[in-house]
Parts: sequence; C-alpha cells; structure tokens
Amino acid sequence: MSYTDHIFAAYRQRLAALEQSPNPFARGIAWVGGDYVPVAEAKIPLLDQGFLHSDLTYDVPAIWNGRFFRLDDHLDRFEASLKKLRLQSPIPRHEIRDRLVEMAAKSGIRDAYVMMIVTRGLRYVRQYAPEDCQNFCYLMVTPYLWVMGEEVQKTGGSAIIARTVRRIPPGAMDPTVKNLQWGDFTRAIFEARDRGAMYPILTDGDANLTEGSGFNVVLVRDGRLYTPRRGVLEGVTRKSVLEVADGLGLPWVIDDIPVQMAYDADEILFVTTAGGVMPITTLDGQPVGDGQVGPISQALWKGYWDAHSDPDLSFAIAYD
Ligand code: PDG
Repeated sequence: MSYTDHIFAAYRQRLAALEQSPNPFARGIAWVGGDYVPVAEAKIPLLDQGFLHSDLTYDVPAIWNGRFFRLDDHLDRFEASLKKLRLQSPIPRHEIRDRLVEMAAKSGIRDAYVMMIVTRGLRYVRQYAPEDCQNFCYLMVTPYLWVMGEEVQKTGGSAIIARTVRRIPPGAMDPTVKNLQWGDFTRAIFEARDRGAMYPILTDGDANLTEGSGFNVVLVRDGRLYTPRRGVLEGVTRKSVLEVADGLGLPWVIDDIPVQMAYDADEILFVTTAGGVMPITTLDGQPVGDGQVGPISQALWKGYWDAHSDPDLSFAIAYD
C-alpha cells in the first residue's frame, strides 16, 4: 500500500459521485454581480481593472471531505492583502464566509478549490483613479485541483531551479499579497518544460530560493526543515506542515535559504492548498537524496491530510 492510499481511495469515490451529480452547480458555482451561476458561465466585465491592470488580490482555501479547512486563516490573509492594496470588499468578511459555505452546500462539492477575489472594479479603460473605483468581489467554489496529480505524488515530481528568470522582487510586487501577476512564473514554467521538468523554483536573483509557480518550497536536511523567509507568499499549507513537523518533533527554520541547499537536500517538498504536500524527487535532472519519496515527506504528507479532520482546523458543511 502506498503512503497516499488512505486519502486518495476515498477521494476518488467522492469524485465519482460528484461526476454523476445532476446538480447544475456540481462542476463549480460562482457568485458574480449578486447572482449564483455555474462556473463555466461566469463572466467578468471587460472594464474591470482586475482584468485590465491585474489590480486585485485573491485567496484560495480548500474544502476536503465536506469540511472547510482553515477558512479563517485564509480570510485573515485576504483581509491583510486587501488593506495593503487599499482595496475594500463590497461585502464584509462574514458575508464572504457565509456565502462560500452556502455555495459549497448548494453545489454538493465535497472536495473543493475555493476562490475569493476582490478587484479594483470598473471605471474606464485607462486613466482611472484607483481611489474612485467601486471595488468588486467574485467568489467561486469548484472541484478540488491538484497542482500535482495522484500518480506523481506517489513517486515524486521533477523540478528545476530557473536560470532564465528570477522571482519579482518584493520591492516591485509584494509577494505576501496573494496576486495574479504570473509573468515570472509563466516564464519559469516554460523553462521547466524546455528542460524536461514539471515545476520551477525561482530564486531572488541573489542566490537564495524563493518559491515556485503557486507553491512554497520546503527542504529537508539532516532531519530539519528549511523554508525561505523573504520574497514568498506566507503560505497556509506551509504553516500547516510546520505544525505537523512540531507534532513529529522535527525542528524547522524560516530564513534566507541559499540555492545550494536545494542541491544538498535529503528531501524536497512543494506545498500549496491546491495539492497539499508534493514531493520532489528530481532536481535539475539529478535525484534528490536517494531519488525516492523520503520518510519525512511521507510523514508530513500523512499528518497534513489527517489535519483536515481536526475540529480545531476545519468545520463540517451542512449540505443541501
Ligand atoms: N506561493 C504562491 C505564489 C501561491 O500562489 C501559492 C498558492 C502558495 C505559495 C501556497 O499558499 P497556500 O499554502 O496558502 O495555498 N497558490 C495556489 C495554486 C496556484 C496555481 O494556479 O497553481 C492558488 O492560488 O490556487
């Protein structure tokens, strides 16, 4: 039995049931302009500055096995991001929370990728004054997304350290504000493809690691976890993984992490809400450690998914 089996077998059954569902929202539900619509029919107005200038922030919590996971942590980060960008949601935090729960219940989706977005909103094509815009809020609940699929999670994925592009510096775009400026990530993803790998890790341009295209990076070396301090989103999954590490008695460090440490690591993990704990077993074409998913990765993987049923971290949704 693979270390992932206790989670994936039950998930696949729930997914099969969802795929049979006649509910029009079973493939995703969105809240746009005050209406609920199937996500495939949801539209944004062309003049929204969220689209025209990427002037927005967003956040992504997940629902797992019918339970919302760490929703309040995501709402806390979302509120902090809004404040930093001088955005104000047109609906208050408690309404975002209630609507997301209602949408999950309406859709019947038990394992969900959930997104809340606040954009600057709509004024003119250009020459808009950001302070004059009426900010917009968009919400959606869609079936869970895997940045790394089941098969790859079992054996580990491949990554590169990007050399043709660096992570945008914090002085240009604050990475602690969850944002959809993906220019650097997209270039790095193409570099990974060109070099025969699945995922990129970006540096800060000064030979330190930052993060990858939608995930934080955690290195394991001599039983200790290392994860970059600066130039990264302060990930909720990373927080969960470090809490699991505490429970296992594994020490960890958040600091500047030189690129060389990745080559010297025993194990490497990528962590995100959209996929959880994702083991990386090949870096720049070479095996990480012995090239197998390591024992610490497996223990953190299990602890992370088990945490989803912890009533201190999640609550059950009352489905319709
Ligand atoms: N760093 C970046 C740049 C991210 O976009 C994400 C999550 C993380 C770290 C991890 O944060 P957390 O553990 O709080 O989820 N991004 C996911 C995946 C993006 C994608 O499209 O691949 C998201 O925004 O959905």
